[in-house]
Amino acid sequence: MKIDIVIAYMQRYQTGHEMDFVPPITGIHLAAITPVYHEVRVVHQQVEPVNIDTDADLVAISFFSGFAPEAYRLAQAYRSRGKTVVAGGPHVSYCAEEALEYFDAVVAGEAENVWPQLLVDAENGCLKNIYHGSPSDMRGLPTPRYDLLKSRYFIPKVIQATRGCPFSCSFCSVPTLNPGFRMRPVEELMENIRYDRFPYWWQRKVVWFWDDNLTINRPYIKSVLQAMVPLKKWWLTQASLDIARDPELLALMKASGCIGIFFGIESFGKDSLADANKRQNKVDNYKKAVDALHRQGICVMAGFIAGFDHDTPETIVAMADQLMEIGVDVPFLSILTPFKGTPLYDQMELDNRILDDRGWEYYNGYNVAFQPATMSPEALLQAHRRLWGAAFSPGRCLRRIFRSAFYLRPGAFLMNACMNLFYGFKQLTGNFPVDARKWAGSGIRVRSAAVKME
Ligand code: B12
Ligand code: SF4
Repeated sequence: MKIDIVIAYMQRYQTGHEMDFVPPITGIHLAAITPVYHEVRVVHQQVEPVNIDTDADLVAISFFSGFAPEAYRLAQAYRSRGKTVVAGGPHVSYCAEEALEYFDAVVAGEAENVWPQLLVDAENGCLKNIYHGSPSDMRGLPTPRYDLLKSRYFIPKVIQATRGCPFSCSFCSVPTLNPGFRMRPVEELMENIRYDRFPYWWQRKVVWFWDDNLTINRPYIKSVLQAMVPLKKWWLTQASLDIARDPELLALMKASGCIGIFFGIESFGKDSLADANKRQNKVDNYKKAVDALHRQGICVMAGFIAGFDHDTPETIVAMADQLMEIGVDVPFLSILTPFKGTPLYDQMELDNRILDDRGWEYYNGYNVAFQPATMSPEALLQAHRRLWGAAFSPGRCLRRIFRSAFYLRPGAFLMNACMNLFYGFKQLTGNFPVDARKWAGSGIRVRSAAVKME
């Protein structure tokens, strides 16, 4: 069969997302686990147009909740052209019944153990509605199909070493989406890390781990990093703040070429951290942890969330200064979102706080889909935009670049400069996160009707 794998996307910035540095791994991984006698294409809607008039026999669409309206629109368009259309991913895993209104079949959960059977059934014209994927043991996974990526990605080598996370933050679906903590055999992983068929040196040099929480199992991560030392790569991932208290791990991270770590710091409010069940984060230790990474020359990227029950507009905007004070190099600023499959969703549903006149486009991380505790939804949206404006003001972006020249290693500095310039430029040109209300008739590329919650 000819198969198109489409990673659906809806614009998250007012004038678009001009480029993307790093591709998702989902599409090229699905392509790699597809039996070789099929012909596969991978299309990333974030950076390229989707061809509805494709000659594919089967279209497989992956999407996050925030992009569901566009995925459903695409599915309808493909089906009206007689295509068989299937879906999977974090949204579908929790909303299979809803998705089946638009798709011929869906995979709920991980695909490794059911995707080959789905393809056989599709060929034989006997697709089931729902394929329940069990957690993969992550053994024998192939190298992602980097060869199918379009050349516009700056850092194409995305890798996954582990799945799962032992923590249980209220807003996160990882514990139910990828239960347990599973690791790929080190030698199989190293084969991917050594893959070097890219045209530019930086593409061969940088490895980006798209893991949930890579450093959880210390013996495992240490053996991976030992094996990476001779390869002289630059690498990045996300991890928990506790790594800052492990000097042996930090030294090994430096020796193996770590240039950046993303921490989910989320909040400076102790009560907000308790709301988030983020028991592993201690506000008093933030600066110490960031400093420990800086001493190894590693760039600290950090996520912050606006909208916990103990947040106020003032505490949200204050994060712009606080994150500077603790030394964060690149901030990522989101609005709390009650995704299905999370304790947060269950609690909000129970308390009747989900705004059910707001469609899935409000679930893109930059909009408000619930009734906040201490303010109106509009006040939360505006507080987030003020935080955004302050944190990415040209002055703060330049300060984060200049000060990091004193402590970041060259690769880390380069990346920090690129990311701050990227966000600073967006801010300077007024390219703020899009307000989901503006989709209707605004002239923005993607338009969609709100799809109501089940
Ligand atoms: C890496 C990652 C990112 C990366 C890359 C994003 C990307 N587009 O891939 C970055 C950092 C950019 C990112 C950003 C965001 N992310 Co993110 N991210 C992840 C993370 C940690 C891993 C995803 C991954 O690559 N896994 C590895 C691949 C191989 O597995 P997979 O995608 O799950 O696919 C498997 C199955 O789902 C299935 N499958 C998936 N699609 C399909 C399609 C078909 C047809 C089939 C058959 C099967 C199938 O098969 C695959 C193999 O088993 C997940 C957590 C998680 N465990 O899922 C969060 C997660 C996906 N992210 C999430 C969110 C909310 C976001 C943001 C909106 C956050 C924000 N506030 O800005 C942004 C959106 C950015 C964007 N432009 O897309 C949520 C999504 C929740 C939801 N219900 O939609 C998750 C689940 C984390 C959470 N908070 O719960 N993210
Ligand atoms: S937010 Fe991070 S630490 Fe918390 S459960 Fe999700 S992956 Fe784990």
